[in-house]
Amino acid sequence: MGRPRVLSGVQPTGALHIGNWIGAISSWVPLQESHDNFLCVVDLHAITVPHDPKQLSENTLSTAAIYLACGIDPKLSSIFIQSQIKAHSELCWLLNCVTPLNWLERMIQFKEKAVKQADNVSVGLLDYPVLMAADILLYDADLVPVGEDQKQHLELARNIAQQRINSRFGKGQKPLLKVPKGLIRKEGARVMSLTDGQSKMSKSDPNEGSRINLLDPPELINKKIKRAKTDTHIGLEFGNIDRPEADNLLTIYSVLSGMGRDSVAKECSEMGWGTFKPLLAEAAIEALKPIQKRYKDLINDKTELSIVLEQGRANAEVVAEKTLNRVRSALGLIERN
Ligand code: AQP
Repeated sequence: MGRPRVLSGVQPTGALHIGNWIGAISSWVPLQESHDNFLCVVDLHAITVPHDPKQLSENTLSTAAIYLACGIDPKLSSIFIQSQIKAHSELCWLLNCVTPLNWLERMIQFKEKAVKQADNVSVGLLDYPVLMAADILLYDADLVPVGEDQKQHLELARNIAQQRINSRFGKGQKPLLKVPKGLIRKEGARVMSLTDGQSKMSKSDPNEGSRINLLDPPELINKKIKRAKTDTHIGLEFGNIDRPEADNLLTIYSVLSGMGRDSVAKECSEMGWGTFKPLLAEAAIEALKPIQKRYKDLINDKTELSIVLEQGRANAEVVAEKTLNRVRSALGLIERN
């Protein structure tokens, strides 16, 4: 038996922020020691909302470089571009045909994003979670590390595998598709916006000041944190629902400084915002420094990146094709000679 598998990804919809890193990418790194990691840049997801083609290509390579810069080791993990493996689209179609429409219509992310696009909502946006199910199920993933916002999509993937494929088309002891488990970290699973402690930090938020991007230079980090929304209380605390900004900024500080909640709660219990903000800025700048340095090298000369992506594609394709053929055959589709 091989090692258990991990599947995860980020959509190249813009500059990656500390929410993407804390909520997802940072969990991938320790899993490399014990699991086979399949980490994709999910570019087919990125085109479910209006996009600029040139920007998409740049973001796709930049996202892959960020995986490496954050500590993903291509000897231990396969990094690849989703659209380069056709099995993702084909399995998505097969799963589409067994997924009830009303399962998709109740997805929170669809409802939130659809509102923003008024009468320009694509079928792709509605279908996003089925494509995500295909991404996960193709690799027989045991674990899917994601941020809190993807929990509902993950549950959908589990239901499609279990209720719509395995129970209808599976025969014998071994399930046709592996039903994956989510891995959602306890702290930092939902990093909130710097300008509104009640909204998720997001790449697509039109307000640049709402997030700290992984590639932001120190002076910009300082500026964004200086302008971050606060409240009028002295003494900072976790977990007060009337103080979402305090909870969010302390959580970010606790994770980025590596100090943990208890020490941070103690250190900041009598602190004012004027003292806290420079500490937070310093912690963010220090945490991002090594990532930014490694990223610069990878993006200035893309030779290493191309080799990693080609190797990752080759590894992933073998696994994906095997699963796809298993499902095709169970559904009664005739193989080519
Ligand atoms: N604010 C967040 N806090 C913790 N985790 C987060 N993730 C996203 N935002 C936060 C996690 O990052 C991974 C990649 O996310 P994605 O790019 O696939 O899509 P998303 O969840 O829709 O992220 P964004 O940044 O909000 O992108 P846009 O604005 O394009 O929709 C996922 O594991 C996600 O949970």
